[in-house]
Amino acid sequence: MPALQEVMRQRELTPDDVLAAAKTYVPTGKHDEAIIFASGGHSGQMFMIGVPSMRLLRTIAVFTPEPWQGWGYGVGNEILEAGNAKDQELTWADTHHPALSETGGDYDGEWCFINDKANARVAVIDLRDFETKQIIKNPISMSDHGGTFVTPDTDYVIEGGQYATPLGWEYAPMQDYEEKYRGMVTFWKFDRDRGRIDPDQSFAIELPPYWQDLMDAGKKASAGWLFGNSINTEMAVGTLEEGGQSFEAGVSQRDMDYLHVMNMAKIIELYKAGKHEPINGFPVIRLQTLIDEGVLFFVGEPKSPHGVDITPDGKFIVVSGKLDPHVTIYGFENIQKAIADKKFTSNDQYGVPVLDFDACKVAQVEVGLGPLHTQFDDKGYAYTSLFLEPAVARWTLGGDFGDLNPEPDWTLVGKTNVHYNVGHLLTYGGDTVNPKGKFLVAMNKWSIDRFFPTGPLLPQNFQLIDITETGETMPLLYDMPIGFGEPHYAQMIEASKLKPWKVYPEVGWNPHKQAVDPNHTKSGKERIERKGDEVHVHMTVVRSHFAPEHIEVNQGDTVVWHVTSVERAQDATHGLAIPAYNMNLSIEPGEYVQIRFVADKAGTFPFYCSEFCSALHLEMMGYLRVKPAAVAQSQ
Ligand code: K7E
Ligand code: CUA
Repeated sequence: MPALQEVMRQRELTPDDVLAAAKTYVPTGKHDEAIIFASGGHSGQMFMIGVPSMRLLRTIAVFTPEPWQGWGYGVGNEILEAGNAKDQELTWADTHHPALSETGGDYDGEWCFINDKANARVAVIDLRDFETKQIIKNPISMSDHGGTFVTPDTDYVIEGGQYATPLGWEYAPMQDYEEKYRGMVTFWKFDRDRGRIDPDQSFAIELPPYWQDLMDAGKKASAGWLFGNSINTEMAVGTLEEGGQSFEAGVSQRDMDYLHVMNMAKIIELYKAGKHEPINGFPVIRLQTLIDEGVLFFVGEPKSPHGVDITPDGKFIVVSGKLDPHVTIYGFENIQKAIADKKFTSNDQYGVPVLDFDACKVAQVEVGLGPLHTQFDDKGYAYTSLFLEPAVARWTLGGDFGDLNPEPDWTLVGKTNVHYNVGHLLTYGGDTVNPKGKFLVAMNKWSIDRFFPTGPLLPQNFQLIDITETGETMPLLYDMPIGFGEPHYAQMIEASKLKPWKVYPEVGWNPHKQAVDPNHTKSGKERIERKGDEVHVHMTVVRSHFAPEHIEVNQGDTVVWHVTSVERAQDATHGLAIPAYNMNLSIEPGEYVQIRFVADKAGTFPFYCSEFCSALHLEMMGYLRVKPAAVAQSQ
């Protein structure tokens, strides 16, 4: 093709460049085959990204007010408020780990959960309308990290802690660290019918004040168990100010920390049997109970561990130590046998039995420098991110994987260099029982040289890698800058598994209840009603007008504004921007939204539609007139 040759020459593209472009380019009108749900890091949101195009499709507002969606500006305010900590309004989050809901250990495309490390919160997102439905503040912890991860049928959403505090986070001096500070895991019961976490069926367990880190729920062979790792089994308290060690040094002294092995099925039974006590009104199973009941075990894990990932068959647990060039693979059967045979080398200082490392370990693979996280594919390969190299290592799982790997062995196959400081990586379904392979995304923290420099603050870089071929070949296809916070983890699901609504199912739909709201306004029934000092505005919106258009209230009235979109056309979204009252709504086709505010500012406020919805969109407006209290009283 002469034209193609000419463009290649002009743009100095190699045949490999053009091949990579051809693998990722999605022509206009065609859709991506897979969707990434990525943590938004400090943005407090989630991002939906199409694969292989790496096009950003949408931000999902979660923990942070987001004006386009009206989130926190009239929509979802009460959901955000439910996440307040000690009555402090929180307007950001450090999101780390999104978790798509699973059925039988595979993504089912119905729900997504995500944690806020900074404040120990968990959010629930409905994948029919991609809106956040619930935010829960952990009642006993101020810090989380080992979450969110779901059990294979999403019965529970796991939220593991990170930095130990006294449970309930009351004050305690550092001298009391070993006695008063504690770690935790919280088991949030998910009620799929209601689409909400049910706090009344949820509970936590008390753990030693090690810094619990990532967690993964067992699946298939290991279903009913939970695995989590930890750092700071040294219980360093940071003595830099007294001439001692920083946390950095103190926390990484030991060669081994503890993989936490938890018999989750039995732990749930203990909760149901009432073997818990309330802390801050939340049921907590005490550490001593876990020890007495034989449901918590430790195994050594080398060296400053971070990632813990369970193989698709559930038989092996892969742990990466940041300061150890190996991944360590533990066998679930080996662990069970060690427990049954009481192969304990010691107890930790709180009395938790420590299993014999060699009895539990099945292999170690030298993958390279700074291993962090591992994902899997459909060919019997595992992929581990190497923060320090930086690279992604491909290695074979020992076990029966048919023709590809007739003599299964735990062996390094090859590496692909990625850009600086890769953290998590993800493959297609790569943490499920049914990984697909095909694509891998390296989530790199640094992007030096890759994009036009955006001042001293640079974006993150998601690199798309083709993993369809076997062996060493894993070509890099695409760099995607992420310019809004540091995403940590993401999951990739087939687009066909998602069943998003195109418009809300019926006019007057309340997305919070996922049902028609009895307060919605029907066309022709628009009205303004006064009930004492409450003024109820029953409004409809349709291209291109509000009805009613004039709203006059007295200063000090409470305005309850019911807005119903009677649109049925896809994408015919309207906005409602109300100046001075800091309000903006996104009213999607069929949606009902209710806002409530005290009209405490007298004046004339032109409200308008903030979505360019039609040719006469600029004319879609009205006046809110707030009569000064003095004038209103004199009449
Ligand atoms: Cu490794 Cu929060 Cu999962 Cu960052 S965590 S990379
Ligand atoms: Cu409705 Cu613009």
